[in-house]
This record gives sequence, structure tokens and C-alpha cells, in this order.
Amino acid sequence: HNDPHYVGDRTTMVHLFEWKFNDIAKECEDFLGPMGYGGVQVSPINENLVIENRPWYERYQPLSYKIISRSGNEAEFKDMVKRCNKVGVRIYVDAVINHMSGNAQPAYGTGGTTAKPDELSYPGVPYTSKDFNPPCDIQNYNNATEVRDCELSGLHDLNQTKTNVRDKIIKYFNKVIDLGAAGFRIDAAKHMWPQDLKAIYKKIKNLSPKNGYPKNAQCYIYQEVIDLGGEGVSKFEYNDIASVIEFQYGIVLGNMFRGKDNLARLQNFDDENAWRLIPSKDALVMVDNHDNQRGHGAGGASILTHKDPKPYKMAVAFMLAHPYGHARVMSSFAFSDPSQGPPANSDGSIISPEIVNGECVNGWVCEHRWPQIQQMVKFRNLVNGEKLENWWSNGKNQIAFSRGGKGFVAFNVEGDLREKLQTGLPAGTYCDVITGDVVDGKCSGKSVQVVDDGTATVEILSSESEGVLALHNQAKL
Ligand code: LM2
Repeated sequence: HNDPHYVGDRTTMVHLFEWKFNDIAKECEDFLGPMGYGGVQVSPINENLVIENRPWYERYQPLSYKIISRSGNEAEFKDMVKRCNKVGVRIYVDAVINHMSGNAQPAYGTGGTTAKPDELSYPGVPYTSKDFNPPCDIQNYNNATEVRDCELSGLHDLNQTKTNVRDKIIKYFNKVIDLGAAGFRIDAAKHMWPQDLKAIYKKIKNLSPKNGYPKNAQCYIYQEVIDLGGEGVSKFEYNDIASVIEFQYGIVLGNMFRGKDNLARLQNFDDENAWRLIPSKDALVMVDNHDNQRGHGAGGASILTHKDPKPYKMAVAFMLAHPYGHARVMSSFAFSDPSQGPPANSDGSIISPEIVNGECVNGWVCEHRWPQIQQMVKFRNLVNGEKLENWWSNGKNQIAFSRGGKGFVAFNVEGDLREKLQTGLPAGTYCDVITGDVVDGKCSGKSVQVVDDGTATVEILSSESEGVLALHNQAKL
């Protein structure tokens, strides 16, 4: 379960957090497909508890596995998957299967289903009290049993050893596969037993060639296991059964590009043992996600987000230039209050992103459309499979490396960078795709001369608005 089944040379997915299915379908056709994005993670698609003022986190409180939420209904989901697949973009579903809702009275779902959470009664599935672990609160993260069998934030904890629970989850997953999706993010995987998850994964159908997948292809599964070391549950209990989201990664990059660590240390960032990282092929990586960008989950003040654009773009560029892991780009809505939901009308319906000159303007941040990020997604596709070579650092906070002879990047976190560096590239004039692009045969940003021996004088001053420079063989003049 560690192949995302991207089409062609694509390498990167984007989380379109809280986007509606119809808008995602259009984004696939207008932008993601043409720009070379490989996939979209959608917010939980199943029916959830409606909470007053509609915080984003209501979607992490399931009431049933019917496909109906503020993002859309089953028909809209199906149409989106079809349209995205058609332009080479896969869909991955955020799957909330550890728990149902917390207590609420009355409890109404986005599809009109009701439940009695305090009685552990969810007729929309149906689940009864027999399907849950006896309520207790997770307090001690050193106790693996407590982490798996007690309630996370008061959310009623399903017992995945029960046949009924397994069957209901498997049925839901297989329906999503039948509708053409390519895989799942497993929410709160750390709070479930690996052997139960393994038993569930075993019964998920293969992806269908009818939906454009290779024969006998297993769906992609990436599990949310927040493990920064020192707890009762380890991420290494999970990467044999499917992929794992590597939470240490964004913390390291956040510290690095905030100037709180030494960038030169990233020289061995592909040494998984040295950094205690999940093996690259099993890892999904990100700079930030929907939780830690607003202080939920783990990572705290280390995490970089769209609110710090210069270092954020550098961290995302590093992620996309560096070969480790499968990359996911975050795409947010703007917020001041961490509970705040997406832009919505007074009836609670989500407002579609409005795009003017390629930028989202009405409360959606759309980091995935920022020119520097979009260019680095293309870079990652172009250098896919090329070795990291020509590492350089000044021993402090300036680094550079190439990906074989196809691409070159340099980063400057401190001081002025002015250096003759080996780019690994064939001689010629290259256009820096961070500050511009080739337009009508001319470079609209910085130009860099690579001479016969592959070296070039690279300059990134601290006063510049971009702290990274990127060259590749498709932006050669
Ligand atoms: C996740 N990963 O393991 C998600 O990435 C994360 O966003 C989810 O928490 C969490 N697991 C459960 O699926 C979010 C949010 C919580 C929120 C829950 C449920 O971070 O704050 O909890 O969703 O909506 C909220 C309240 C909490 C309350 C709980 C139950 O914030 O105070 O606890 O609902 O009513 C009594």
C-alpha cells in the first residue's frame, strides 16, 4: 500500500482542505492536471456531526459512512473522481475510522442522520454500544493500550477487533474504491492496533483497471501516526502494513528555515537512521497540515505555514527538491481563530474559491497555486529518479545541491549568498523558476550562466523576497 499510483511522471499530491467536490473537479481540469500535480487529498467525505458555527473539526466526528458532507454528496464525489482521473489526477480520501463523534445532544449529521452518542448508538451505520471500547480518556501516551483503546478527545472509540466494525469500515472503503479513488489517509492510526488495521487493509479490493489503474494495484494508504519519539506507540509498528505520515519531517524543516537550526546538517537528510525517519518509500511528507498549521496535533511553534511566506516557500521548495518521501502540499483557507471553518454563507454552505489572475482571493489561500510552489512541483516531476549530487554548504545556513544533471537548487537562510557552485547542469543560460520563468524565450526572473565545467555564480541576497533559487533543464534559454 505504498504506491500512490500517480499517472506518468507525477510525484506530488495537494490537500485541498475543506474544498467542495465540484470545485476540486474544476481545479483538476483547469490547473492541477495541466500543472502536473499527481493527486488530491480531500477532507473526510462521510457524514459528520453538525456543530454550531461549523468549525472545520466537525468533519472528524463521523455519524455515518454515507458520502455526504459540506464538500458534497455521493454523485458529486463520483463526478469529481472521474473528472480528476481523466486529467491524470488521483483522489485520496481522509478516512476517520478510529472513532465516531463526541457527545452532543441533539446529534444531527450533514445528511440528516441522527444519533445518540451518549448511548453509543449510531443507527446511520449502524453501530451500537457493542461496537465500542468502554469509554475512558487517553491520558498516558506511554501506555499503548490506553492510546488505542481509550477515547481521543472524548470521541467514542470503535473497537476494530469486532467483526461488525471491520465489516462496516471495509464496506465503506470498497465503495470509495468502486467510485474510483486511489487511496486513503488513515486518521488517528496511532490510536488503532496495527494488527486490526492490517486485517482491514487485507480485505480492501484492488483498484480497478476500469478506472485507469494498473492490474492488481493495491490502493495507496498513508497512516497518521504522530511519533516524535518517547511514547508508547511507534511509527515503526505501522510502516510494514502501509505508508506512514512522517511528522518529524515538517518539524525539522520548520526549525531549519526559521533559522533555529543549522541548514548544513541537512546534508545527510536521506540517512533515515541518523534522523530516525521512516524509510523513504514508506513516508508521506509535508511542511504543515490542517492540524499543526493551527496549533492542533504536534509540532507547535516549529511548524511553518503560509503565514510566514518567505521561509514557508523555502521549506516547501526543499521538500519538493529533495528526494526523500512522497510529498504533499498543503492548501489552506485563511483563518485567525484556530476553530474557524472555511469561507461559508450564513446557511453554512461553503463558498467556492474565486480565482483572479491565477490567485485565490476570497478567503482561500491556495498555496498550491503560488508560482514558486507550482514551479517546484514541476521541478520534482522533472528530476524524479535523479540522484542528489553536488551538495554544498557554507557550514551554516546556506546550502545547494543538484538532482543528477537535470536540476539545481540553492537556499539562503542567513547573510548574503554569492558563490561559485557546481550545478551539475550542462553549460547554458538558465532561468531561475522561483523568481520568474521563461516567457517568449526570455527569462522574467534571475538568469544564471552555467559554464562548461558545470559551475555558475549563484547569488541570493538576504534582502531578496525569495530565499531559494531553482534551475532545471526545461527552463534553459
Ligand atoms: C486527527 N488525527 O489523529 C485529525 O487530524 C484531527 O484533526 C482530529 O482532531 C483528530 N484526529 C480526531 O479525528 C480534530 C481537532 C479536535 C476535535 C476533533 C473532533 O483537532 O480539536 O475535537 O477533530 O472534532 C473537538 C474539540 C474537543 C472535544 C471533541 C469532542 O476540539 O475539545 O473534546 O471535539 O467533542 C471534548
